[in-house]
Amino acid sequence: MIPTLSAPVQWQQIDLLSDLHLGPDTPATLSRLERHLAETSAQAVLLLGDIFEVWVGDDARHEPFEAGVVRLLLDASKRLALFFMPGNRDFLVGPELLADAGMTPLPDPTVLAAFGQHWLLVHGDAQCLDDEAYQAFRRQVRSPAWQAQLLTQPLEARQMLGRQMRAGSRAAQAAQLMSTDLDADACRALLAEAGATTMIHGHTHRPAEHDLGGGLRRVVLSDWDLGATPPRGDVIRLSATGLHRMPL
Ligand SMILES: [Mn+2]
Repeated sequence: MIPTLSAPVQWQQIDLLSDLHLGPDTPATLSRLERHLAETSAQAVLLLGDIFEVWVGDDARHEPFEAGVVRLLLDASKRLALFFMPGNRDFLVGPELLADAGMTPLPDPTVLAAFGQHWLLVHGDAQCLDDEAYQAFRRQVRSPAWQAQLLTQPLEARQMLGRQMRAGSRAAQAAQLMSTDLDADACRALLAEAGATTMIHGHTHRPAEHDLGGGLRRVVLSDWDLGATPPRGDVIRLSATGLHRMPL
């Protein structure tokens, strides 16, 4: 049974975004998020994973960079309904960060019931079935026992692990992402289970709309990098008029 988020009637516009990969070295992306949250006409913003480049545990939320992001999100949460789905970089986000930042957890997958239809929301990594090594890694790191064990390590040790992850060049990480994609059969099965015709996800950093046949479609969000040339990023807005992709 896929959890359902039923949009209250006062939500006339819902923003979906993902893969901001926020970190101290991408201040332009953080500024753009702050501006979007301040200026959006939506009543709800759903963050679909990899909002942080890396999250090493909620005890990191008091570190200078992380605390700045928390303040920004908490401020936005006073005007907006903010929801957070974990990605493969920030799966360690826990209840303390969510509470401090005014965010409501969003399970992966979630069915969003809004504007008279069902929308299937996922981060996207769980459907990349051709990458067997990654799926084995994912099963490991998503297990509560593995996470509890990791969190017994001192924050400094986990931060070092995070820096090692970041040290892999962006080009190498992009190449790794390019080599995989969501499995079409898995997407169709999940859509059937959700009673939805449209799924929306991030993770692959390849914004597109894919026809899955039988009236089904898969809509992919862009990642954000406002410091890149040209800058990247988008928001998908849902409303009574349907799905609209808005470049930043
Ligand atoms: Mn991802």
